[in-house]
Amino acid sequence: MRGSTLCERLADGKPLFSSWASLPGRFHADILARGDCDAVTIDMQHGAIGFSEAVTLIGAVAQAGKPAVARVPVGDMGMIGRLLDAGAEGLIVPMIETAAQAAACVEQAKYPPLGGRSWGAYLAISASGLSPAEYLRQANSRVRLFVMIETRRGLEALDEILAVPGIDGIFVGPTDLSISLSKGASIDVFEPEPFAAAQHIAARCAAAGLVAGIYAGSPEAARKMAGIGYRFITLGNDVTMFTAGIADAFRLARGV
Ligand code: 3PY
Ligand code: MG
Repeated sequence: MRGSTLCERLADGKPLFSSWASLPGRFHADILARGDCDAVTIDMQHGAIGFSEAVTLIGAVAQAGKPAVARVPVGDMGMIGRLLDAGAEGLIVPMIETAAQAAACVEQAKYPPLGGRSWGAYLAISASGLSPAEYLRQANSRVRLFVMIETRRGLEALDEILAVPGIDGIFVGPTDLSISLSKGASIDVFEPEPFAAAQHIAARCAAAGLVAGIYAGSPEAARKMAGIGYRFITLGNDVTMFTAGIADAFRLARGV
């Protein structure tokens, strides 16, 4: 089943809410994708998902008619093209702090003239239903590349990063950003300094015509982030959702 692409969903203007997979398994990905989400983000930076598992998850998500977005491990630039080749429609690159690092991401994610992506998108081509030539023509506009701002250094370079051709959006890592801004004292993005930074990033993305994305740790945080202009928002991850669901179930059963 082929649903709307990530680009089509983003063009709609409404905030997209994404599930977040930290755990491997086709069955698991199918459950996430068939929930009421707009996309499923597959996390290879943290959690337990390796490359061949990510390929399985991307296939399961696509089969359920949802776009798959993938986050690569820190510094693993070769993984960007491999995940796009496997059919990820969005790519998130963590811990970006300079325009040069952002340009290096574009080099891997976009075909010329924007970058130097290498050819081999066999799974992505068959999933798209396009001919190889047509896939090449459309690929740069079908793939959304987000770089993560999650340090003070990255925040200071925000405008230069936004100006790199081929970057489609910023994805905020609120926990790492809070840790960086507080010099290791806090993981709370709703403290005044990190929250002001999150507002600033959303406003600068809007001014640049790019998408502001963020990992929100809860449905309540997701609503707040939508309220300050975020348009690609992941809810808490699968592990935290399972944990909360299990805790609630047993608490209710025991009447405590
Ligand atoms: C962060 O909050 O730092 C993230 O990277 C979310 O996974
Ligand atoms: Mg982070």
